[in-house]
Amino acid sequence: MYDIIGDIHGHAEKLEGLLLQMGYVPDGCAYLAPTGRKAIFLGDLIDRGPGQMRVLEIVRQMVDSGNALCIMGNHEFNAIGWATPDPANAGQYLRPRSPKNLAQHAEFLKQVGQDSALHAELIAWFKTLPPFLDLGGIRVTHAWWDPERIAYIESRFWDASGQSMCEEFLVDAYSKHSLAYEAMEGVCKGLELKLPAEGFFIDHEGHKRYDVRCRWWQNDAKSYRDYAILGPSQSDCVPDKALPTGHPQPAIEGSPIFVGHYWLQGTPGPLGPKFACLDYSAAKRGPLVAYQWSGESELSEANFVEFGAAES
Ligand SMILES: [Mn+2]
Repeated sequence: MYDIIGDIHGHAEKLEGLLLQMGYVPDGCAYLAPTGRKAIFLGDLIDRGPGQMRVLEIVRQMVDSGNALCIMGNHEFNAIGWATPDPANAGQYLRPRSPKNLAQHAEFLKQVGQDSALHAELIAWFKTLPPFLDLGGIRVTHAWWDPERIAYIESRFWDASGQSMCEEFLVDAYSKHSLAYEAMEGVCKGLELKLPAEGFFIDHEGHKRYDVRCRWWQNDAKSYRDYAILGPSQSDCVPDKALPTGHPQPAIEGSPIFVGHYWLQGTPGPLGPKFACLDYSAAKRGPLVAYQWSGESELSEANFVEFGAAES
């Protein structure tokens, strides 16, 4: 039985509060799960918040002691690329050290100490995190459970030891438009669609964008506008045109799927009978959210718990 926990982004105080609220017991530096239960972390442990090293200490110890499982989020994947020299371009890294990429990662680098021994140790640990898990009764991934991309990653992700990300796959995953790149982008960052020819919107930073993040789980979406994940002021820019072939995708069947990643707001609850996103913007003023799963094949709002929303 699992307690599935959304994106923490360095908010150790929200993590510890949520674990205590769910009956986890302090044990040395970390926590023990209640009998018969285990925590699952959905990735994006790092970047943004003030307690990133404490979050990693807790999660690593819980994984090592068998009290938790953890998957890779886009922020851990990005951290690996930031720290890995590009074998094809001397002096460059797989993830370009651009001002934009630095801004997103600077708080982590400050807290860990760039190029410190701890930094190297954490990057090695991030490489041990699977991008998805199928646990029989539930499935978890950071952003998009796409069976084709999942199968591709499964066939190439692990090195010969089976314990760490294969270096060749990692390099391929940073080569734009390779199958490995498309698979990791999709699974860790979600489905994005190019808008029809005339379509674009202006994002929060004032940039013109032609691709839009989509609600891949919403199988009754009719148009780009229904499918796009955008604020009300932006969605007017998205055309009310029929979606391309292959979208929307069929309804989720089989075991329930949990993701993080989408910065939801409002009251936590399922987005479909077999689908939940557990990211309710803990990185900003939102709570850290978990789902307490006990074997059900259809999800219930009653099993969501939250901790740490800012007072309004
Ligand atoms: Mn994310």
